[in-house]
Amino acid sequence: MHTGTTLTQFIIEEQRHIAGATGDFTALLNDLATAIKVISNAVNKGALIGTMGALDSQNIQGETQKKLDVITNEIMIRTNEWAGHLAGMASEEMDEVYAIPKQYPLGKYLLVFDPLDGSSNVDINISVGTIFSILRAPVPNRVAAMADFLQPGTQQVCAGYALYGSSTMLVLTMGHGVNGFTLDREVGEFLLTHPDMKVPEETKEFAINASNRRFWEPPVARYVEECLAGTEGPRGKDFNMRWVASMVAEVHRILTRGGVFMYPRDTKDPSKPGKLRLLYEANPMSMIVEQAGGASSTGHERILDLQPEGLHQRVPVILGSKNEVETIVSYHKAA
Ligand code: P6P
Repeated sequence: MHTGTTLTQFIIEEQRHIAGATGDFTALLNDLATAIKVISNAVNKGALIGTMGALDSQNIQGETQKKLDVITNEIMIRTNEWAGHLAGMASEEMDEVYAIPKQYPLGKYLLVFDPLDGSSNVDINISVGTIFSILRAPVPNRVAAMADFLQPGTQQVCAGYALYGSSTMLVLTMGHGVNGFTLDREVGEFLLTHPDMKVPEETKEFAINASNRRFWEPPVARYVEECLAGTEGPRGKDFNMRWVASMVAEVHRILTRGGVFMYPRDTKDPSKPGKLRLLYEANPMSMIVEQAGGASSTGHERILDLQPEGLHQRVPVILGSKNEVETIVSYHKAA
């Protein structure tokens, strides 16, 4: 019986298009897939193995860490540090760059990740995810410095996420479209189930944390008010609103049926230009959405063009169906 296209088969076939490919990248993606399977198991077992609940610690974001934040970060580090594909790693859960231990060889890639995005949902059994981005190390086989990670999103060689939902999915792009794989736990393999994913250009669904409404800037307030006005308003159609508080779940919904996701700049904390982090949330998700025919902007600039200034830099994020993002950007330009 044919099992369908496995992730390994897909990556090797992709590798054939890359001149000079050595198999390093393929092996790195396979290690990433292993980490995601282990994380899926830890998330799925949850209370059965005591991984629920919060710790007393906070990460550099000032966010209380869940046990699973730390556990999943460890899984990503231990599964990817040893094979000689990486010159360094960076994570939402680590203040500084992670140096590959001396006993392991160094490689030519950098791995940046949010090991458990949406972790505030994990205790209430709502979907969470892992977001990752792969960059080329400016100097391969040398311990990466923090500055090596500060590359615009256009430099990513791969971006992807795992969604730990009703099924565990791995969605990724290597710059030639977006493909989704579903974990078959009995076989232990990711199988290609969502080839060539595309974001519908039109939508009737928007996602924003409406509790921040009084802090929004006028262009965002205008867009949301017009959606809420429905058929009686300028849009001439009714909209649905969603907010899962898990970016991976929101982006997956948008890839599947369209929509627009907004975590805009707001005046709630003027010191923060947005909530989401550029290197390991906004950039990988922007590459995925653009590769699927959508768009991603700060409201003023294309996110993938931004020159990062810090490992944990925050940015405003407006991404999804192209026509909606372009409308919101036009409102920012008119403001
Ligand atoms: P709020 C999760 O903490 C996250 O980084 C994204 O996954 C999610 O979209 C957003 O923050 C939720 O933020 O303010 O609604 O809790």
